[in-house]
Amino acid sequence: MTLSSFAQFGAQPLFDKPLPIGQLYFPSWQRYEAACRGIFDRQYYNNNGPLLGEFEDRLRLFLKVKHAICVANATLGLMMAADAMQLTGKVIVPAFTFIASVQAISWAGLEPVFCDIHPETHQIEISKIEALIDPDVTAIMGVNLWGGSCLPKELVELANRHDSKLYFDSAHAFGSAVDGVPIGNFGDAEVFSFHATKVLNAMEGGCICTNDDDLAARLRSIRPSYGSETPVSIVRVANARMSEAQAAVGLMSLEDFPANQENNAALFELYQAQIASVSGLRLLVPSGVSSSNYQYAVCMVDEGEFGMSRDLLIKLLKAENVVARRYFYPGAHRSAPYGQEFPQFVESLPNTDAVCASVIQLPIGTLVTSSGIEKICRLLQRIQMQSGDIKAALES
Ligand code: T4K
Repeated sequence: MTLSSFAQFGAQPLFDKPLPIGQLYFPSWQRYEAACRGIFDRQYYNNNGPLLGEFEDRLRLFLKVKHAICVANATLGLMMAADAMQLTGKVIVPAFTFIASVQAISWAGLEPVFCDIHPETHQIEISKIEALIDPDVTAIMGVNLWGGSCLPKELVELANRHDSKLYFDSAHAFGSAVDGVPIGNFGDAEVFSFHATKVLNAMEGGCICTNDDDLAARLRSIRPSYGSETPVSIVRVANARMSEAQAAVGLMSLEDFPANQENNAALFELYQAQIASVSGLRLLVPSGVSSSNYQYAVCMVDEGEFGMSRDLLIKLLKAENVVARRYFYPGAHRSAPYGQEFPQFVESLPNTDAVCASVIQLPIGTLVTSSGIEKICRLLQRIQMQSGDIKAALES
């Protein structure tokens, strides 16, 4: 086996076109066209339209939650949730998350307090939260990562003990459940993302779930829903309405969710079986859930055992048209502006730093086939076996 079999050294890439990470569900053109015809026939694009109403009803039933309030995206949903809960001061948040979780705290005029994560599960380290609580902390934001959970029941107990609000960034967790209870039912509110890369996809979008009627009424007024509902008193109004076209794709995606979840689970199982034999790679199994959406294939790279760094592996995979990514990098505590504004956290989150340096996302979802995954795993095996030669050639 020579190095010339790798695209990095001149071979044809393993895949003809880039294979992205992310779910990227596309319904058939005929279904989409039929839904758009309905929108044109009704001449109604936006503001609590019939498709939005149907989507919210179905989400409520699916998630067994009292209120499902659709929004333009999860970032706006998180900002609105903080505002509707009338938070002040500081919010505890894990530093290992997409920057939107923390930016939403800043947009709401609040200060993030960064917590470290568990090195194995990547979820917030609950035992480290209490030490961060001071009189200015009014809320904890749990982040349910990778189709797993951050142990919401334990967080509810902790938040109650400190009389703190609790809400969840559940952008990754649609359709996952904890002891059979769908994520979406915990804390004061939970926010899902329906971005195109998520397992439930409305092209772009999100949803705030809550079982609290007053909070729901405030959220609907902040969203807003001009004319269609009785407004309640709020401090600020945003515009985070979800359009009928988004709701149409969301409805199709919800209908196809069981099949997509099953497909993800099968692909994940394939990764699990094959990556087990590649030294230095460990597939993260979604933790803290009784069922997962398996929307991510997250791998930890042990540089010593694998024989090369995570970043060099990403470069080799990209050359083969496997668009693997490092999520999330750097940790939010080191990202602008937080690294400068809150220097006390920069060197204090060792698990977050270690995970940020070693995580890689591999393709999974509707655009990936099982034979594609077998090809990716064989490639990973070949790269590992020739890691010494590859590094020497690239360094010479
Ligand atoms: N909290 C957490 C924990 C999150 O992960 C996120 C978002 C949020 C909150 C906020 O949710 P939203 O406000 O976005 O609803 C992506 C997504 O934009 C973002 O939703 C996601 N998480 C984040 C982790 O990743 P990018 O910049 O990496 O996505 P993008 O556009 O580069 O797409 C990924 C890959 O998919 C690329 O290779 C291109 C490809 N792609 C993408 C789209 C949209 C396609 O081939 N076709 C497409 O239509 O941020």
